[in-house]
Amino acid sequence: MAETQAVLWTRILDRLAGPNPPSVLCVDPRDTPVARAATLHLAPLPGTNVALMNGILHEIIEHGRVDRAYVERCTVGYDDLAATVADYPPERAAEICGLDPGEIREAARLLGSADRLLCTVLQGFYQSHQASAAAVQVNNLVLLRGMLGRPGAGVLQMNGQPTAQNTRECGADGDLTGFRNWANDSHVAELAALWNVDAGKIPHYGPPTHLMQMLRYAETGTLRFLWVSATNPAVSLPELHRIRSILDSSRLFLVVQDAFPTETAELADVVLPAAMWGEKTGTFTNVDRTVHLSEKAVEPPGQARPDLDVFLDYARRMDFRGNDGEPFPQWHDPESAFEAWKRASAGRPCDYSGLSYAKLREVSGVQWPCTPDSPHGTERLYADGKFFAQPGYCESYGRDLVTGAPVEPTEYRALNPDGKAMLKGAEYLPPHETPDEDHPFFLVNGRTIHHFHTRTKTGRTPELRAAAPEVWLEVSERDAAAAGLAEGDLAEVSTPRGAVRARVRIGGIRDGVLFLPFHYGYWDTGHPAGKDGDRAANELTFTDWDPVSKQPLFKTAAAALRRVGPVPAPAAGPVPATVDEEVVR
Ligand SMILES: Nc1nc2c(c(=O)[nH]1)N[C@H]1C(S)=C(S)[C@@H](COP(=O)(O)OP(=O)(O)OC[C@H]3O[C@@H](n4cnc5c(=O)[nH]c(N)nc54)[C@H](O)[C@@H]3O)O[C@H]1N2
Ligand SMILES: Nc1nc2c(c(=O)[nH]1)N[C@H]1C(S)=C(S)[C@@H](COP(=O)(O)OP(=O)(O)OC[C@H]3O[C@@H](n4cnc5c(=O)[nH]c(N)nc54)[C@H](O)[C@@H]3O)O[C@H]1N2
Ligand SMILES: [Mo]
Repeated sequence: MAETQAVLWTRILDRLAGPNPPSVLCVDPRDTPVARAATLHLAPLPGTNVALMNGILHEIIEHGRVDRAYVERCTVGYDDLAATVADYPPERAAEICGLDPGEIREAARLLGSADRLLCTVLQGFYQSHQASAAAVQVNNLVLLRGMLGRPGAGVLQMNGQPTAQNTRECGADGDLTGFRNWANDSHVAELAALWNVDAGKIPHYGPPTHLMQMLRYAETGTLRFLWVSATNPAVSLPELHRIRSILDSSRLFLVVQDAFPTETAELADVVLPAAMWGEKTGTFTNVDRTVHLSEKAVEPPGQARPDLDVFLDYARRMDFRGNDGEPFPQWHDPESAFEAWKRASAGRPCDYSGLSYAKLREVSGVQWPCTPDSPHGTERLYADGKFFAQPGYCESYGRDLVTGAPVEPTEYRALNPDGKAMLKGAEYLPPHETPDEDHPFFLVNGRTIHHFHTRTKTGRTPELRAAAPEVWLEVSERDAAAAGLAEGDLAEVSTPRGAVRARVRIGGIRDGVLFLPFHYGYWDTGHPAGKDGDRAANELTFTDWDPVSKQPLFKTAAAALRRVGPVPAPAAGPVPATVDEEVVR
């Protein structure tokens, strides 16, 4: 959080330095700034979060730390969960996680005795083979302790990006608009009426096709057209040599809509220059449901246009029409689109019907649901112990946490007729790739404070570029000594997919685990990817995903390590061209 949610972290530091500071428990194989500020830091082996959580839940139940009244009134599934975690005494969990049983007991004591408990999770949990299973155990912990809907208590299952919340709400990730349930025909009918199109035009014959599956279709040639907007998959998706070959294939017509000449744009058949946030108007919604209006500050340069304009222009040129022959969609600019969104969200959990651009100009920063009845928004959800889980209302009937198979509507109704919070247990499964003799390390990867993702912006900011000019590899003291590595040496880390060269930073990570930042692609190196000197972490990751969330498994791979030699100084990359020279438009 210190590197990735830095503003929030400053507020936590503030509390830690003030009177009556809270205790902090951090779970990360690395010795991060959060770990160093924590009351207790557990450094489990990568990919073992479910075992750890099951061990903690075992202790919470064993020591009578469950809020029985809350669990009885507000949840279903307790007996199944208790039966699952009964098999995870601290000794067994610790063995799987590479921890000491005492550490798990201590963590459970901390969590079980807190008067107020707030839990937050991000990619160390999600980008893993049991992403949803692990994240659900965190929800379970909060529910068992009755820690929802009151000040200082709750669960923040984080989103990474300022607009990640929006994409989930409006359905840009493949789900249906307004948290509607593709498996609920009346939800589909509502949308069809709202848009005045036939229900058959709204895909709902099965779960949404996720990106990793789309790429597989492109690979086999059944998907022939791909439009990529505001993402740079040629650096950010796993197993890059495969991704490059799919995107580069002559069978695939690739449109890339971006503000910069990215590695993905290099592979495109058509590039559409996009205006960026300061060059267009729209709303953002943060993970705590706060809606902001962001107004255009400057005109976009050259031919660049806002994404909304591009999509609307496309719809007009394709001559999309509703049932009465009217142009579809009906909206034509950000504000008319927002008005349509208000209607689409009305009555759903993310209800925006009480908001307007005029109101957001006065009080930007309103939390949904915001309705005519609650015109100032809603600070706290679930205060009444009620959830959005009624069978006729819920966003999804859920999935089996181990196989990912969708739960049938009848099954859901039987399990949860009254729409309570669902406690769902999950067995721990080992990661799909684990260290062996040839690849003795666990390789994880992630972020640094100085860069954002594929660095299209931060890599062009001189101060940030100077602060983190090149990729590096974190190695523990023990592992560095065994490999004959000194601080700053050039090392090669390899997996069956590829090899990356990086300078070594010693310390700050548990033995047996290596860490690479994933920000470094190729747009500013002057040489193509797929050669000696590769530096993108995703050269090393593999094609696989969590069966429930479909999140790719970025954080686990088995890797080998060897010293290449000392690095001759200076070793920074080529001096970047200025932004003006570089901008694609
Ligand atoms: N500066 C900066 N901030 C950002 C971003 C950025 O690129 N740069 N990106 C934004 C986005 S989109 C996102 S999603 C967030 C991501 O935010 P975070 O999730 O905080 O970032 P990561 O560095 O990907 O991963 C966090 C930690 O997970 C640990 N980890 C790896 N494997 C495991 C495991 O098996 N178990 C556990 N418990 N931990 C593990 C890693 O050691 C790492 O320290 O950051 C957002 N904020
Ligand atoms: N190995 C590894 N891989 C990872 C991760 C990891 O932890 N490890 N994390 C994953 C996660 S959580 C995330 S979120 C992804 C991020 O991966 P990406 O989304 O691929 O990364 P970004 O660099 O944020 O790409 C956003 C693109 O949008 C462009 N852009 C900016 N503003 C606009 C705009 O207004 N309109 C348009 N059309 N384009 C715009 C930027 O120039 C940039 O090229 O990476 C994932 N990949
Ligand atoms: Mo993210």
